[in-house]
Amino acid sequence: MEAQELKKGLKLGGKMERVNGKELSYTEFVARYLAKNQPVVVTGIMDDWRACKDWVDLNGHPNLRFFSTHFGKSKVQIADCGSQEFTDQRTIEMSVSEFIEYWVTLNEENKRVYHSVSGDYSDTTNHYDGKPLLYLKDWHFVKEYTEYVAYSTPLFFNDDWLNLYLDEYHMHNDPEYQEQNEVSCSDYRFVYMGPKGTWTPLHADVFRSYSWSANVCGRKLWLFLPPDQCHLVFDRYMKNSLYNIFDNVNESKFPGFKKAVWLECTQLKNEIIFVPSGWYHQVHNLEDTISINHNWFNAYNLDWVWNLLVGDYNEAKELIEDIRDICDDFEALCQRNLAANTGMNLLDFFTFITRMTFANLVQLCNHHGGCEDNSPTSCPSAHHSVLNLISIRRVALKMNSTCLVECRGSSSHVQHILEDPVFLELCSALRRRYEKLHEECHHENDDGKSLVNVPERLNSADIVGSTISNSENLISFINRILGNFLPLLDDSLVSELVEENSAVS
Ligand SMILES: O=C(O)CCC(=O)C(=O)O
Repeated sequence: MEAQELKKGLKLGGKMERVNGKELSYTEFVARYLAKNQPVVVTGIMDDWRACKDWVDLNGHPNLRFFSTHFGKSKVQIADCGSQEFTDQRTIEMSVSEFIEYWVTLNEENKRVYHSVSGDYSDTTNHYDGKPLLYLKDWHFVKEYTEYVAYSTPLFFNDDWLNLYLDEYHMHNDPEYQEQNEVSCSDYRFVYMGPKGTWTPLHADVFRSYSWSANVCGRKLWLFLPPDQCHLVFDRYMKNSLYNIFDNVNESKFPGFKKAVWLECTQLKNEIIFVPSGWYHQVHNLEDTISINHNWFNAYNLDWVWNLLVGDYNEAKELIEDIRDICDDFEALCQRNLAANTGMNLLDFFTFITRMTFANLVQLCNHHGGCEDNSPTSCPSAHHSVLNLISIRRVALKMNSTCLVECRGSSSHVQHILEDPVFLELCSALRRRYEKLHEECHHENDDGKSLVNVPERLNSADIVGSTISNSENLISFINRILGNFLPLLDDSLVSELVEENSAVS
């Protein structure tokens, strides 16, 4: 179906903003889109990607043979766009070669059928009657092909705590779960590719993360619904959201649907869409398309992740409420089910924010003394880390007030973590990213691993001697860090803290 036909019957309100990425600074991107949770199309920053050369043929179509020759053996998940399984499309596993074979045959068949009907090759409508329409999704390409650098993550999307963390740790540590989900939860950096007509049903992203999606070739039609209208695509019990907005929607089942006002965008080759947290969207490939797509979160949308987890936790609990009395450990079962459905549970999230707190503390300490005026927050990276700590504290306060996280069996001793080589890798990776983001050079002889100097720099052994076992501990730990650095914080950070504290009290 063509774009015009697809959109018939939908209320459309406005067009997506487009900006030239070469003329946009990181600070502007944060202020205009990230912090405001607004979508945008960024142009002009994919020119030198290897993917844009190797993966596209001279006519601008996917270079399918390149994929079977170089990556043919990979096992990937293929969605059958014509079938629905629960809230998503049914998937099957195939090798990339098998998928490419299917795609080449489909294109040849279309050309043959169309040629015999009209002799017009320019119409590329897919005549796939009766044949399945298959879409390769969620291919963990970066994890699988570490040597082949297809692209570099644009600066705007580089403050990515999710993939940074997953490069060092598992999000959930149950061995049984890990075995089943080894690949699917290893990271959130994907390649998508599929023929014209393939599509993704209406959804909001995993963990309510942000995503960015870059078109290497082809065009995509996106329809977005802002978070304040999302209730309109839910059924009357607010349980399930609509699957396909272009179906004949049953008004008594989805009474709000007609009122929804959609933001549409046709994304072209070499354009990147920034998808904010909690925006529902449905996506259609208007041509044969390849795209690269990451999910990510950071200080600006951390509370979206927490809110989702709390909602999913309550749902998980409600579902098994009737077996509470016969369960040995009801709470553990809730947490297991939450991790299985959502990809992490409350304890995983708590462990994640605790480690990110420590990593930001290290970042601050590494800057302390390394800056000209001895004020760490005159360095943009350190300033960034203070903002991160403020955001983590805000979420920890929410946790504390919902009384949900009593982290049984898990406590983090600061000194032990600071000596853990895996944690030191996380710190190095964070530091490298922030240096790039803020175009900073290295300080002194820091190698990102020399963290023995954290107590010295903090001048406060009680911080390093702390043990964090629940949100209350974490809050007071962050308070002590911020207190320690308070005399060195610049005015904007001090007023941020004051504002934050008055909102809390
Ligand atoms: O490209 C697609 O088919 C879906 C992409 C998507 O939903 C996303 O990036 O969030």
